[in-house]
Amino acid sequence: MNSLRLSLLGLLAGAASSSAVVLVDETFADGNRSTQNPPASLAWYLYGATGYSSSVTANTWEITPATNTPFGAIGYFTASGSPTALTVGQTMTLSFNISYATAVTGGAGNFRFALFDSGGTRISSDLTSSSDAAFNSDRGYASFYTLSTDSDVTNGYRLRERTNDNDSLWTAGAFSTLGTNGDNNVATTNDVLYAATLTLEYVSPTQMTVTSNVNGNILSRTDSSPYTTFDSIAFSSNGTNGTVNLSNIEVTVVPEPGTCLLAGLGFGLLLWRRSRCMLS
Ligand SMILES: [Ca+2]
Ligand SMILES: [Ca+2]
Ligand SMILES: [Ca+2]
Repeated sequence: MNSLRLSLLGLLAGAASSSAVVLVDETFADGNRSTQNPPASLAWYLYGATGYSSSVTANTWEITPATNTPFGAIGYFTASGSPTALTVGQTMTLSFNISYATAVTGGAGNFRFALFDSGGTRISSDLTSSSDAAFNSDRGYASFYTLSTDSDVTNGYRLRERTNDNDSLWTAGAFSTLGTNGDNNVATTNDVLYAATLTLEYVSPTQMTVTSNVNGNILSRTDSSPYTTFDSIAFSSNGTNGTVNLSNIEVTVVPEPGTCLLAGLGFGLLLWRRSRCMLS
């Protein structure tokens, strides 16, 4: 085995072992939601009517809404105006754990999570309103899930894209539903910790496969006109869910930018070497 092949194998092995880039790895280990230092810590902002409260304890962000009043939460994981751009072949995944305090019935879409691009306009403090001009042109993908003791809530599970301008980040009018209009949710129980993911797989310039998974309950839809840039994680919960606990919030991209190029380079060199062998 010659040195060229050895170095090639080394390159490919290196590519395989570092194939994911971690944009967010928020465990709240520093005990706050205010330090902006991604990936380990994001500054998280709350918005909604007055009266919500929150605290960070035991590596968990606990948010208590005002009675029966929705709240939203958002964190930005890049510099403003510099979103992460996916290239074809890359997959971005948001994952987190959630539990909620109140066993609710019904309430279609009462818990939502999203990957958005803020478009360079951001909030920089907690708000006492659900609307702000900074939210107006945010774009991206969201899972509308239903935390409920009911298992057959109409439109209990939908994947949507934020296609329209609106100062209210989560208002229904800002969203279009991806594909058919929703599935049934699966019943959930209060005070149980659930794992959730939102996966954006950029298959081709005309195919973004969007998949939501809440505790193994999977919904997948395809967008033929993809959004490909993202810089923020957003959550929304109805007040009827009571206190919500969020933890282990991660965003990863695979393969990491540059890995495709490296793997492609390695493959090209192998082909070149093979053609040389065949000629000689
Ligand atoms: Ca922190
Ligand atoms: Ca914005
Ligand atoms: Ca679209």
